[in-house]
Amino acid sequence: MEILNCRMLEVGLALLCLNALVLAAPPKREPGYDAWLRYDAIDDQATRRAYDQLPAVVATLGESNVMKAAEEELRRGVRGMLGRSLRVESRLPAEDAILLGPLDALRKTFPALDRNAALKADGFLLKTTKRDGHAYLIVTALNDRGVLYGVFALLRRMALGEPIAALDQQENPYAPVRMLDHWDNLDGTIERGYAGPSIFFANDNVVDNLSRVRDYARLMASVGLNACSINNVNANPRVITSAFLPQLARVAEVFRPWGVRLFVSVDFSSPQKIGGLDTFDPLDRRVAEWWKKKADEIYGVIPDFGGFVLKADSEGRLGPSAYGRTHADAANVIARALKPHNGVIFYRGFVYDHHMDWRNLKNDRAAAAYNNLHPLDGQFDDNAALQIKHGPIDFQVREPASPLFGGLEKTNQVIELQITQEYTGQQRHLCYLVPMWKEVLDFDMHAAGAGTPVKQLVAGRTFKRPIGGFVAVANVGASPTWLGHHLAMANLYGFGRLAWDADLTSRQIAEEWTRQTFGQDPQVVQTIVGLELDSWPVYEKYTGPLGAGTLTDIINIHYGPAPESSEYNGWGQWHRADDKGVGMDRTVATGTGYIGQYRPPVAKLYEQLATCPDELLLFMHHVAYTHVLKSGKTVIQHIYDSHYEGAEAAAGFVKRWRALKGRVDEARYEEVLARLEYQAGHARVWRDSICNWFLRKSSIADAKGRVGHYPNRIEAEAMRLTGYQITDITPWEAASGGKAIECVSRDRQCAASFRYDGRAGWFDLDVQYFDESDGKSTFKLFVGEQLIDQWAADDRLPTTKPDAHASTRHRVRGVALRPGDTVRLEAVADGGENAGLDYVEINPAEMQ
Ligand code: GCW
Repeated sequence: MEILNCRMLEVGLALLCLNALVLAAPPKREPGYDAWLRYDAIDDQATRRAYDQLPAVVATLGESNVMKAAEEELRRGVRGMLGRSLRVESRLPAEDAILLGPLDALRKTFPALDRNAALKADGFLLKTTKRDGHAYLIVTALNDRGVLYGVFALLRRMALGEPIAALDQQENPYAPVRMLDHWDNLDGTIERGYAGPSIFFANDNVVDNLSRVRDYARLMASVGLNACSINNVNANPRVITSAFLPQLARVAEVFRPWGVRLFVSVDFSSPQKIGGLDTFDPLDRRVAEWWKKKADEIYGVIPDFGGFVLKADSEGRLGPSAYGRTHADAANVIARALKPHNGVIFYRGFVYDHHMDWRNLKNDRAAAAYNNLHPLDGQFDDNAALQIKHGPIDFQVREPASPLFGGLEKTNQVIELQITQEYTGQQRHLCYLVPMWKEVLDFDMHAAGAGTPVKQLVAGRTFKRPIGGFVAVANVGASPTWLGHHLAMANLYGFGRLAWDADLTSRQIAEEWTRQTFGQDPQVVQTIVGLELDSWPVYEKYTGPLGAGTLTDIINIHYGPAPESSEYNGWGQWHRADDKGVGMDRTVATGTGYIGQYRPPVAKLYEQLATCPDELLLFMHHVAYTHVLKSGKTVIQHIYDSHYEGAEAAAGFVKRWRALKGRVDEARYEEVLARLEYQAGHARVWRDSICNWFLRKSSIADAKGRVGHYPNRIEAEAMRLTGYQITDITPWEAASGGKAIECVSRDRQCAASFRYDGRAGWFDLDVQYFDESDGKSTFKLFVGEQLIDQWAADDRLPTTKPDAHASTRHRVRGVALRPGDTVRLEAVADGGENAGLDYVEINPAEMQ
């Protein structure tokens, strides 16, 4: 394609073009399946020469499947990066070699290794040493899994071009629990999954072909993740029936070589639903006996089974409240069944009432987890851990750290994060979440005086708890890119790296990930790292600034803007915007009292308007729109400005990515570009929706005159229509001017046209249309009689209505217009989709 374009260029330019070709030989096609484990050939000569030191032999001491996986991985990595096949020996060779083995086996020959007694389970040591004139590169650990992690660490060093000549690198994991959860249903659908169907289940069974599960376990192991729960916390009780256990055993078998322990989510009423008892009362002896027998049965089939995850008394799930019992009673009856097998139960802290009276200003969902669980501190068994979402609501774009982290002293806890971007753009918007997680993990809860950040509490370090760590809901799917957006994989990688070392910085993680995933070209690395690091603040700017929550449809889809949806219902995600002001008053003095759940130094920070950080202002306080922020702006002006800045920055993402053309392989370049183009358009939908909604609520105009004024926009309802009909859109703020047009003619063919009367020149035309999931309408754009562009509304956006989730921009670049030209859109509607159109915006063409 490039070549063709060049040939067509004028002779004078040909030389320039040739140069460009030489510089930018396009990298090989990359579907994204290998994620950060690509092991691309190292072409930097100096680095290659340095790696010539690598011995040609690998000797593995130990027979387990994990050790085999470690050895195979090493061979695979070296083959890929250096193009060499390591020779395999099973005993210590009398020549230079890489040695893989547990510490107690290697110590006999290398007594000096004794000094490295600081190793903990899963930790590893990479060490170069000499003996009898031979050079050895030792990868060792207390357990086999640690050796596997050591191999991955060595390969990562090489992929990053770091030296391996004189190694003495010892690492221990930050916490014992490093786990992924999945909300996969047995039928193969995934609750809050945005990347295709389940890799684990289909048609109410475990899938036949587990090769993807194997590759996924390998990805997990490569960043030190050691546990995985594979089914939805809204659990189908069938998952632990005797008939299903052999299927679980198959998954466990595939996980095993990668050191990943299998967990499943259970239904608390299982003793009744599948056990035939007339009760699931946790204090009933028969129920305890049932759980014990069930655990024994599972471990009979899967000896290294990890345990259970339990969502009880939450969002309609049955729990101990059915019998007036406590959460500790519920957790313990299961913990005791698991205990003889070293199993663990993760009891979810996400317990709240979703039928709260919204009229009562003292009600507060944010206070629920603490209120429900803090009084039970000390009553949970030692093999139970509370699994607590990072914020007190539900994975919003900005939340404070859950106060429960700071309140528990005698209970194991793990933090639950979310990789699947439920409220943060569903992998259609770029949103690198590591900086958000780090803000929470680094936040000082003052639980044992100053200097007790969340990460130390959840790791069990502060109060010396036996179990602790990190869980994230991943929800990867059958998409070739695992998460549906190439750049979203930085979140999966980043979670694993943080769980291993919570002190890594967001930038370090982004850089490591980018270089392994996209190669070493400095421009590529700099651009992608920059995009990743900017993405969460930008997403926050156009979806929910000042801590108001993600202003999305909270009832169902959790995607596009729908600020009204959180109000006047029992779900408790209230921002309480009215005609005077906005925000939840959570103060102790006048509000819900939630702030009082924090330790005094933290409570003091949030309670006072003067010290409460602006980014959480509306989470903690209800203020007037005219309240002046620390920046000197009023709240309302900040809301307007922030949305405009965010949308502008999202548009900038497209430009920044386009500069990488030819430097990133064509497939990933085009796929990421399409996502970023979409995001830029949808960021504008967010901007206009939220700004207009607040304008109507507050009646305070945008000081910069932007909101409600779109001089370059031609509303569809103002066009000349053939077959199209004007419709009111609900909610009104989902469409420009509250109205759109839909093609309802019998033959399903419609047209909308208008006369262009502006100046002559080159323009970009933005056609804003509604791409629902219930049809595949097609559009054609004409200027005069000339067909300029055509496209199909064939995305799978999560709605069957013309609303803000469906609203999509198609940009037609570089269109020549003269005054008097007729611009005409012809559409063919399809299925339930009526080829809805919102507007056309005509802007001066962007420089390419
Ligand atoms: O955020 C909510 C999600 C539910 C989810 C629940 C939970 C699996 O919208 O889909 O249920 O959280 O975490 O249990």
